[in-house]
Amino acid sequence: MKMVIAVVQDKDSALLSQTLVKQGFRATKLASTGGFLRAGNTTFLIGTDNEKVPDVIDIIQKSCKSRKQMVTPVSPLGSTVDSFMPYPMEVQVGGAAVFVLDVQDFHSF
Ligand code: 2BA
Repeated sequence: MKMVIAVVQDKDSALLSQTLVKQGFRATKLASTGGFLRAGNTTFLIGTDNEKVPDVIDIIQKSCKSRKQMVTPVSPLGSTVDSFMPYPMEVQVGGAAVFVLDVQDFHSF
């Protein structure tokens, strides 16, 4: 068994969870926050059989879009107004950051 962990943008989470359920996959959604943008995103935990992992990744890929976002970097700790000029910059976010982990045991009581 594998655990697929997918960090996706909030805008894509409804379509992704609907598609997963429709195709018979079980998933848990967690509200999360990106370390870089410090904006809300959604983390999916999807436990599934090894041979179904490619199907899950395909669903994630088709449900999650890549978007450009403008960010103004937060002042680093300890810097002064004189030494830090925050210029807005554009970053590409998503479609999704996906991790596939081995599951040693699974129990559902
Ligand atoms: P954030 O950490 O808020 O990152 C949002 C986007 O900002 C990233 O998109 C990337 O394009 C950019 N970015 C992140 N760190 C950067 C840096 N040090 N310098 C320049 N640009 C940077 P994605 O790569 O699509 O990531 C989207 C979200 O997925 C991330 O939100 C984070 O919550 C999660 N994520 C991505 N890679 C991860 C990893 N290796 N471990 C844990 N979470 C990860």
